[in-house]
Amino acid sequence: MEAEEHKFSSLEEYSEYPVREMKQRSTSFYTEMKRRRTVRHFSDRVVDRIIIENCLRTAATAPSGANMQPWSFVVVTDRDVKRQIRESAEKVEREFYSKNSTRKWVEELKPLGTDQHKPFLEIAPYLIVIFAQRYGILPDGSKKKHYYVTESVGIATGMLITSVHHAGLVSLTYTPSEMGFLNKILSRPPNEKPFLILVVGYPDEDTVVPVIQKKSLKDIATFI
Ligand code: IYR
Repeated sequence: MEAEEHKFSSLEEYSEYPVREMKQRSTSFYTEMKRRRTVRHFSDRVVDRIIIENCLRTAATAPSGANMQPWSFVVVTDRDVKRQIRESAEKVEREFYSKNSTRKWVEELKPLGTDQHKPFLEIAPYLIVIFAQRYGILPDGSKKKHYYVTESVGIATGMLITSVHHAGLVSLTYTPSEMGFLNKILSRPPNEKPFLILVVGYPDEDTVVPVIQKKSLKDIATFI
């Protein structure tokens, strides 16, 4: 068998900084990121689509298993589609908040102040519905294996959340416990599994957020 040619280039885009500058950059990025809060009350103010496009471009730079990039982003602004998503999500949530099997879970959510009502699904200007491609589809219709799908889509989602914050908008990672309705409403194929809905926009003027604590470095990291 003849050896296939695989191309490599030099790492042209990498730039090294002096250590002092790295310390400064890492500190200021931390300062920037720790201001991020998940918001549940959105304004209906319009957001220029180019900002969302740029954030999605950033998300798409994420590393992924075998570079399969196993994600699809469906950006919803259409009023009627948003209404359908809200209706289906609230149906799932009514069940979630009332059934016995999730009683303990619901109890643990009390500090966040959530309930079965999801008005933000109609109010926020953008719902970015993120799908994980469990496998790919080749031009001949056959299946292509995807690797580390959840990890890859999780990383891309983290980068999307980071870029939305960096742009000056807020987001909510929203996951109704059953999301199959999103395939139907958004006409997505069966190889795509809904991952989460990222609600994006400006915060409502009188938004409140729960007072929470993030774990400290010593509680999350071990240096050996
Ligand atoms: N999907 C529900 C419940 C919920 C679950 C988790 I985990 C949260 O961090 C927050 C909420 C809801 O959105 O109300």
